[in-house]
Amino acid sequence: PPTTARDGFDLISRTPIVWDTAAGTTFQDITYQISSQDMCARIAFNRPQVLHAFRPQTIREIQQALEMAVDDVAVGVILLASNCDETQYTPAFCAGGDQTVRANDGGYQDGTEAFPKLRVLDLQVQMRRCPKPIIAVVEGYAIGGGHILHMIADLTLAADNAIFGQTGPRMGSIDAGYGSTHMARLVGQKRAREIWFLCRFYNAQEAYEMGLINAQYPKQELEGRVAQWVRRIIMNSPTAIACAKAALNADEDGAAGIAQMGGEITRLFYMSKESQEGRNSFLERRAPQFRSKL
Ligand code: S0N
Repeated sequence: PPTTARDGFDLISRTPIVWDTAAGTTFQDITYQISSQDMCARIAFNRPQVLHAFRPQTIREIQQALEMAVDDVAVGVILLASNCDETQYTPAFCAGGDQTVRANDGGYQDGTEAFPKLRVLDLQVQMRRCPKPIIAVVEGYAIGGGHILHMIADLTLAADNAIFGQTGPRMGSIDAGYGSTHMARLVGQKRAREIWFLCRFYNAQEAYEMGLINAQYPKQELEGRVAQWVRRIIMNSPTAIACAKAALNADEDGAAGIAQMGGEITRLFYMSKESQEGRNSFLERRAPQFRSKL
């Protein structure tokens, strides 16, 4: 991370983010918080008894919360985190798909789906298309589908107790999408094959060294460090960040990635006098005078 005084990063306050007290939408498997002061939303797994393993309902709730955060103009950065109470439970970010609701007929089914699905794949795409930066905040285990969600997040900040890994080949499963291709882009082909073939677990330092995460901090420092990263991002241009994210995703996401970046261009073009002349001339039933608006 940038740490020199020259870029001002060290001068940014590490006071923990203060979350608004106003009651938000109630969810069962997650919590959703907003900080008006720091223009930040926090979506947190809230199933500590199963190390935050996700069932379809969990994913659906994250999808709803993510949509709320994207639609909220007062939100500039989104945290994907977990509620950890170490006095009661093993710390975890997310232990992947909840194996107790893994069905025999092609996905996960907890009684809330019309048929078994791999809904988490839709969430991955939604995270990629989200124009706001998503930071995964990892304490403890980030395993299986949980490990993939942190990789899909734009940035990952981890506590020094974090443990990363895939278990698919041990559990009879595989994420043949981003979980494989994006991992290889992050850590390289050899390392990605090692992670999938061996199913070993890696500590925070190892994850940092192989490019899986952006930074690791002592657990007690993590909250303040996350606040520091959020505050630095919020100082920067949201449109530039949205365009940078779309550009960084574009080649890996193929036509969908180009469409996302193209959407940003169209959105900006709509703000120009030239573009508005097209709409105005139609509404005023006259020929457009584009060149007079350049
Ligand atoms: C993380 C591990 C190593 C921690 O071990 P530890 O500290 O010994 O704790 P445990 O006692 O094992 O766990 C505490 C309680 O939590 C329950 N639990 C943990 N993980 C899960 C889980 N994934 N599902 C359900 N329950 C879980 C434990 O059972 C225990 O409960 P109690 O106290 O009642 O016994 C260790 O827990 C571990 O190895 N966990 C399993 C990790 C794992 O393999 N995750 C699933 C991997 N697969 C996916 O994530 C697939 C994701 C997916 O949806 C997908 C996406 C795209 C394409 C394909 C798929 C696909 O379906 O494969």
